[in-house]
Amino acid sequence: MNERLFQRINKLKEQRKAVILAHNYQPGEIQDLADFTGDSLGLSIKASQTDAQVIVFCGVRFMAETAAILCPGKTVLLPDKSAGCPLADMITAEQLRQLKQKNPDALVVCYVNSSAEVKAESDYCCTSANAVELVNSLPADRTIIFVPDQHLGRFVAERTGRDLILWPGYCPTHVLITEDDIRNAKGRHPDAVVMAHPECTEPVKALADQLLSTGQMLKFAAKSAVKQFIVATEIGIIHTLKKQNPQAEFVAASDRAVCPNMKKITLAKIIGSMEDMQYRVTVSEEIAKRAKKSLDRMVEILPAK
Ligand code: CIZ
Repeated sequence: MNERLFQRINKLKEQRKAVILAHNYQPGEIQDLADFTGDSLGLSIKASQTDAQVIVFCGVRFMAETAAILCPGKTVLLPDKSAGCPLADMITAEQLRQLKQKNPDALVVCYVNSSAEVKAESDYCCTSANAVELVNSLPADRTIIFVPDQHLGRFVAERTGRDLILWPGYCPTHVLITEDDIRNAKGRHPDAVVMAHPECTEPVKALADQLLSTGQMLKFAAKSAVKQFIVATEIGIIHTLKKQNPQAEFVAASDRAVCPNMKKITLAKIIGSMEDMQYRVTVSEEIAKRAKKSLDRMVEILPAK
């Protein structure tokens, strides 16, 4: 069954001169068929470098918007138009403007999980992989507003020693992972290394051995001699962790850590998307121009190895 769908996808890719990008949180079969998988930073770089005319973005809306901003001449398709990001929706451009008015001298750093309008209001964009480096590169005497994820923000504040003005946003999927989940998983796998995403809550992060973005988890697992890992992030990453490290065992900290939006993308929707050339994600020229400045700075700052 899937074989037929894969063949159809390959044919459409050729016809449309399309490339398929899949985020690390996508369902396993979609990561397997994608031309590139990765985190927002890696996929943004791929999107900006590809010769393809069409980018099929298997992820959520803000990621497709990012691709549209970085590749103005290309068509960017999101196979399910309702695949959004509740964290990104937790701050609007108007709310950010009000926060800036209250702190007129502050620099604004926005997490990539934000709308194009919020990126346009920001000075810098970052991912979980390069947020620490980015904040470290900012002048020590400047106040910094960090939006919208409070948990990533606290992690950055701790690692950089900077006092950040935080927005109270959070990822509804990452906050489902509890301290008890980590303790129980550790009880069952006492020798395992706990890798947690910085979007997790502070008590969960306090129990982790490593705080890593998804891209960093993949790199860490690949070079580690450890044989068991407890993974505290969206469970989609476990597919690729297992595939790249067949000798090691990867256990989800919580089976509840499933992003319903990431899982909206299916093989059938990818086919429909290329057949009907929908759903096109576009960003107005004015917003794109301003958002691109903050995104260009993100792409320039690579995460520490
Ligand atoms: O930056 C990304 O792609 C996200 C949302 C998470 C991660 O750590 O890769």
